[in-house]
Amino acid sequence: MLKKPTLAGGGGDREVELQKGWQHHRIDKSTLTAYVFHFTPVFVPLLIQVFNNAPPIRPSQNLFPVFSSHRHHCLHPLISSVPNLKSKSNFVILITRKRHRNRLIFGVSSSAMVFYRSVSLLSKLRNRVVQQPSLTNSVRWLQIQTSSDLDLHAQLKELIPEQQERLKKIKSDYGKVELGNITVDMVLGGMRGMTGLLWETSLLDPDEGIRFRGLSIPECQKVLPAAKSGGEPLPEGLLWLLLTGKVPTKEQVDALSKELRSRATIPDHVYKTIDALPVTAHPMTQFTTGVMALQVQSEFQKAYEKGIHKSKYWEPTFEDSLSLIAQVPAVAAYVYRRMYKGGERIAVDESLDYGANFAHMLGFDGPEMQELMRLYVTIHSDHEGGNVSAHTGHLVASALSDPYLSFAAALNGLAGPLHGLANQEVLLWIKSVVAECGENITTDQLKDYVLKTLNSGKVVPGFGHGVLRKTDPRYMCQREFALKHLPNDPLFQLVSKLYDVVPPILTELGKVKNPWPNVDAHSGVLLNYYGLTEARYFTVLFGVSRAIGICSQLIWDRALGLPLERPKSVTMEWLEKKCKK
Ligand code: NMX
Ligand code: MLT
Repeated sequence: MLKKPTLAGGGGDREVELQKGWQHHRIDKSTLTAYVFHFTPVFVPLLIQVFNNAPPIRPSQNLFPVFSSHRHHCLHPLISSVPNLKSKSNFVILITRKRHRNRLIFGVSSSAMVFYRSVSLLSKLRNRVVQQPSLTNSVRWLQIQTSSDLDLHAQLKELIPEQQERLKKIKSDYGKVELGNITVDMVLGGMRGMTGLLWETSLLDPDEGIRFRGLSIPECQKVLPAAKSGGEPLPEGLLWLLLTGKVPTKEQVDALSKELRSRATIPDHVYKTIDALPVTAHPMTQFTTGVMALQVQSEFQKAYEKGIHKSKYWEPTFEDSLSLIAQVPAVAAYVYRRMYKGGERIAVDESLDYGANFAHMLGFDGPEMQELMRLYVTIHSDHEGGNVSAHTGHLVASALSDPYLSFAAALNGLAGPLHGLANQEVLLWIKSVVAECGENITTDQLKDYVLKTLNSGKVVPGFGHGVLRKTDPRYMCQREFALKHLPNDPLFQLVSKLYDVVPPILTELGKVKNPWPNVDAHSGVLLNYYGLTEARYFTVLFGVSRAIGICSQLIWDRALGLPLERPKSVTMEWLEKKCKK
């Protein structure tokens, strides 16, 4: 029988909770973080040096030594779960971390001595090891599959110092390396082809399309956890991937789902703020207004007013970002219910994941619509940093505006017809084709309609792209979804026909750099098929998804201490003078 560990500095509920966990000799997988190091004696002097130089724990840091006695007993269940650990290691240190009512409780123990130090030591330790390659082979960093793996915040906290070092090294080693010339065409042409932003979460290849942390969409569909075997990826999994660069386990995704549900409640004033707008206001206006109303809860703003140190900016940014991601589906769903379903709200269902819950709150509970929403939210989330919405969010955030302010700004860019509003335009345009020519439109009739659109000085919505030079893989995966679930839908068949008809016409114009369909060419007909027929609403769905990408990068902007964005502008006169020289 293990003896209860006593909790120094704690008491009341906290003590009961901790003791309960240990009494049953269980590691509470949802809350406990455990790190085990084991290493050879060569590493010991360095370790002692690091710990000796560490600042002592101050009560204000909310750090409490957890094990004041019987620590070997406490260690036992963890140590024994690591194969061969005892036999291989000469020295073991265990650091536990417990989240309790948003306070972090740390305990540090070892088989030889007890250290009560903050978790920042871990980062220090890792950095020292990274800097001294001769030692890396003598240290094995192990993360036991307990709650450390389930706690996204803890994972980020571990990753950040390495990435900060990496950025520092890039700056010092390559700071003066040229990445290309800036031409007058680039300055006048919307900065096309000009590399000017750091964006860690995704990278767009003109031919292959988007890669989220290196993974293409088909790869994400394969490796990210799904709600059911072979199903579409869960957006929470993508969020985890974007933030950490690691493919999460199903357990991690479930923990994040739960975390997001726990943050999903919308303050009442948000509904009232939206209600102040005419119900006929564009859904994007209502949605952005709702996001602005959420801003009053910003932890970043509060922390900044209290004088938070810049090294800690990422923490309240993380809090805001997670809350924002958790809450935008309910805000968006309210806009939909208010505009089209008489205003009756549907509450979060505690048994559902993020995508399915969003569909549910909109009023759609069919399993195929749930799958569509999971896919939709996953693929629209991020498209590297230069697109209008992501770039706007990043720019505004660079002024240290909080995630709500930054994301609301991003949404205003998304609401433009050349960007996110194109999904609305596509379905309206398709419906206008059907209204004029019927569903069984011939190829010639369709060609005429496309030419009529172009001749009236409009773009063909859903085709073309600022970076892509091939068919958007987001279009392709939606097409595959349609082939699987709605192959006979007349509007899907019309979309397929457009794939044959539009690119040659756009190519013929001689100026369109990419005649192929983009993500927006397909999404509307899928939603329409499942009963979400209100095209004006579609960009709101895009916006919900994009919160995941923009906020993920924003956390990294803060963690990496990226600076205020402020490029140089020039006048035509300046250009003329410069170029004549
Ligand atoms: N229909 C007609 N003309 C087009 C199209 C199109 N789909 N795409 C490009 N062009 C024209 C473009 O307007 C420009 O004409 P002009 O020189 O007379 O101003 C010319 O072709 C060259 O444009 P590009 O360099 O090929 O494209 P750019 O990078 O400037 O713009 C888009 C990219 C996406 C804004 C453009 O292709 C477009 O307007 N597409 C239709 C709207 C759309 O689907 N937007 C959604 C994009 C994806 N998203 O979600 O954001
Ligand atoms: C996006 O998803 O943001 C669009 O495809 C536009 C872009 O990448 O420029």
